[in-house]
Amino acid sequence: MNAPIFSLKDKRVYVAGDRGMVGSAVVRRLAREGCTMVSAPRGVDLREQAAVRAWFAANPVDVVVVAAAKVGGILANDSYPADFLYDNLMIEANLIEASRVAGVAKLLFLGSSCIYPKFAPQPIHEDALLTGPLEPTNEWYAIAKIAGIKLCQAYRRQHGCDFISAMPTNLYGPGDNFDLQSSHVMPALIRKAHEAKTAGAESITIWGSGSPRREFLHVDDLADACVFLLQHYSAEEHVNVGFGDDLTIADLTALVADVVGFAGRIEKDASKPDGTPRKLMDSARLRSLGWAPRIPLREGVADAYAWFCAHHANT
Ligand code: GFB
Repeated sequence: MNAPIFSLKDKRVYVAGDRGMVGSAVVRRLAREGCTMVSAPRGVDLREQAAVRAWFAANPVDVVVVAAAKVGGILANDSYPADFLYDNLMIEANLIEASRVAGVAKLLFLGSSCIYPKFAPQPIHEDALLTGPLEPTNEWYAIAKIAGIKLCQAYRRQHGCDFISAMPTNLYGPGDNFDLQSSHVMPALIRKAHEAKTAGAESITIWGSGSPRREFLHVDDLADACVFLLQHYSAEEHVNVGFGDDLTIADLTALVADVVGFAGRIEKDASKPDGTPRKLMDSARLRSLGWAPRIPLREGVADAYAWFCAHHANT
């Protein structure tokens, strides 16, 4: 593992989006780094440039993690293109520019594996960016996140800002969104299997064919990768943060059903989109720096299910 090039000790750190699944995991992981956490009140709308500038002017910070975003699963992305494009463009542009003005020493921007072309060669290397058409169901979110990568690169070139970008694969874990219309597949399957088991239902229905493949990373692994990148990485190129292997949605459903204890049938709703057939990332750039994930999929699913039961099962 390379020696750290940036210390978080005694730094004032602002994790934008610290109430969400990713942001709260990063805050939990930073607790071990001897830094001071700074949080913006709910009233600060990160889409409002003046509000963001005023907050930064009143709250000096040394490090910013951009984990704030308008996020959602395939149906939400496909249903609200304007929200996914506009909200994410405004949030990232306001945070990145305000961080420059404030002289923030280090910024980590978080995107997503959906930035890559729909049919990118697998596993997807960082160089595949902008080499082909995007997946239509989430091109809006993808364009916003690609713009965020470009903003960080432009600010590094023109202003010398140490702003870096990381592209996580599909994430899951504590604090996830379990709403069946807007969520990602992992929390949706956990909730569907749990509610079917509890109700004694004979089947659950998954969206699409079940054939697409997805790579999944527990959000605590992502948070650890974020801290590692803040401490060890300073360059223009974005960095993939993947788990290293993937599985079909059908196999994931069987795994989730087994962890939850649901033994019924799996039905498929062909009217729902499959989206990208596969988006397994090549994370060799990050591995070569000395980081690797630690939470196996089955253990991670059990952890996410335990959190769901403790926080949502009775809603
Ligand atoms: O997780 P998901 O919504 O988003 O869908 P993506 C992954 C796959 O799971 C798709 C299938 O093929 C879905 O059709 N699926 C099966 C389900 N059952 C369900 C279900 O009940 N709910 C959901 N949501 N999916 C997202 C992007 O794409 O990936 C986001 O839209 C972001 O912008 C995220 O990039 C990481 O993986 O297809």
